Parts: sequence; C-alpha cells; structure tokens
Amino acid sequence: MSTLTRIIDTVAATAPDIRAGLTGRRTYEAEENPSGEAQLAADLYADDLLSERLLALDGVATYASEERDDIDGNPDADGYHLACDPLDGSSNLKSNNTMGTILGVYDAPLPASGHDLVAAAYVLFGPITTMIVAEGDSVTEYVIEDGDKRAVREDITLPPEPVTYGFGGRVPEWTPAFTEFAREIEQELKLRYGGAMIGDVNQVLTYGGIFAYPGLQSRPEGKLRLQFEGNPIAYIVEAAGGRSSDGTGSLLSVEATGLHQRVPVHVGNSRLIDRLEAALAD
Ligand code: P6P
Repeated sequence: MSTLTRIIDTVAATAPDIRAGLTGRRTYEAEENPSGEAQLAADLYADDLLSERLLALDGVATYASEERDDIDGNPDADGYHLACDPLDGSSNLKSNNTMGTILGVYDAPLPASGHDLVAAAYVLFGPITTMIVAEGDSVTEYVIEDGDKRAVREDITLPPEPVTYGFGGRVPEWTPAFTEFAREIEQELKLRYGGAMIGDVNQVLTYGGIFAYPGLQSRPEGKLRLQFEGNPIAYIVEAAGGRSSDGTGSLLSVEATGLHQRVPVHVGNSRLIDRLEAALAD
C-alpha cells in the first residue's frame, strides 16, 4: 500500500472519531489560532487526533495545521509534508451546519507552492460523511462508513452548466469590481453559501458554479489560508476540470511567503473564473 493511500485511509478512519467528538466540544477555548480566530474545543480535538495518527505514518515528514503556530515533524526528512485544516467551518458547530477536514499533501517542505501538491482531500460532515480525494487529474468521492471509504463517484468533473454561487465576506466590504461581478452572477445562478468553504465547494463540484472569498477593501489578502485551504481546494477543483484564481491567476502558482498567509480564493467553472479575472482587471 502506498504512503499516499495510507495517509488518505488514516484521514478516513479518523473522520468518525472527529464527528463523534463534536457534540461535547462546542465551547470556545481561551486561546486563538495563529490567524487570530477563536478556537473551539472541537478544533483542538480534531487537530490532536489527526496530527498524532498522521505523524505516526512512515513516509510522513511533517504536519502543519491552521490551529498550530509551527510545523511538527522533521522538515529535512524524506516524506510528505501535510497541511491540514482539521475542522473547516467549525463556527458552524453552534448552528449544527456542515463542516469538515481539509488536507493538502505536499512533496516539499512548507510553506510550499500549490504545484508541490501531489494530492488533496476534504472530509465533509453533512447528513452523511463523504470524502473528496484528488490525485493528479482524478477526483473521487467516497462515503465514509465506520471509518472505511467506499467510492461512490469517480472521475468527477464540474458540470458544464453552472448552477450555484457562494461569495464570502460582507457585501459593503467587497471591492467595486467584485461587487459588479457579483451583481451579474446573482442574476444568473442560485445562492448557496453556508459558512464552511468545503460545503460550498461541494455544491460547486456537484452542480457546477463558483465559490469565492474575495479580497476585501479592509483586507485585500482576503480571509482564507493558502497552505491549508486555498491550495488544496484549488488542486481539487482544477483536477475536476475547473479553475482557481487569486484574482489574477491560478492559486497553485501563488508564491508561498508564510505558513499562515491569506489569499483571495475564487474557484469553479473555468468560464466564470475567466469572467471574474476580466472583471477584476478592469
Ligand atoms: P465568514 C470558515 O471559518 C472559513 O475559513 C471557510 O470555511 C468559510 O468559507 C469562511 O471562513 C467563512 O467566513 O466570514 O463567512 O464567517
């Protein structure tokens, strides 16, 4: 069994334990994460489970997450370098909405370019637990039952006709150029925004469309982290035949300048991303 398969299987096997541990962990810790965001007990629980089990695997050199200042493991060792958002959308726990785990598997020490990704995945805690895994240009959806993964959709590609859109950030905070683009899209597509990127991206992967957390007037770098959210999701969407952009080009080509650097994230059907880039260039 390859190291990559063991990594993916370990995340799948941990998903039921994370999901089972959510109920009693809806309280906020005193600490903040390195991005200055409140940490739920569930964030730390998921992070501890995943780091322990993934770092124990032969062929895993380091583990980094949104919840940790520093990288664990040996950056000089042979092996993969893992970037994890242990519980993306954990603020949805209080309202009992979707959330899940994002994983990027890099073959270079972090912070790394998205082009150093060899695989990316996310576990989605919805009505059922599913897992999307991209490796090369192949995207597969699994149902996770008792920690085992069962393929239910293979060679996933974005449907050619887009249906949904989801744009983050407060509308008054959007730039004029993004606002103009959003007004056009609102006339064409259905709003699907749930506060957890992976839930919204799963809508795009299933029905076609676009998800964005754009650069804001007060925060041109946007909110989402390149290593843990932008790169892995861009890898998945591009593997499914879509595009990603920081507003000018593929997220995978954004220079890695810091472990927790933020980046504007736009992913979805290629024509929509082309239109977005043209709108932001005006
Ligand atoms: P807002 C979750 O906290 C997250 O990192 C993404 O999963 C999600 O798309 C975004 O932030 C939600 O941000 O500002 O709408 O709460």
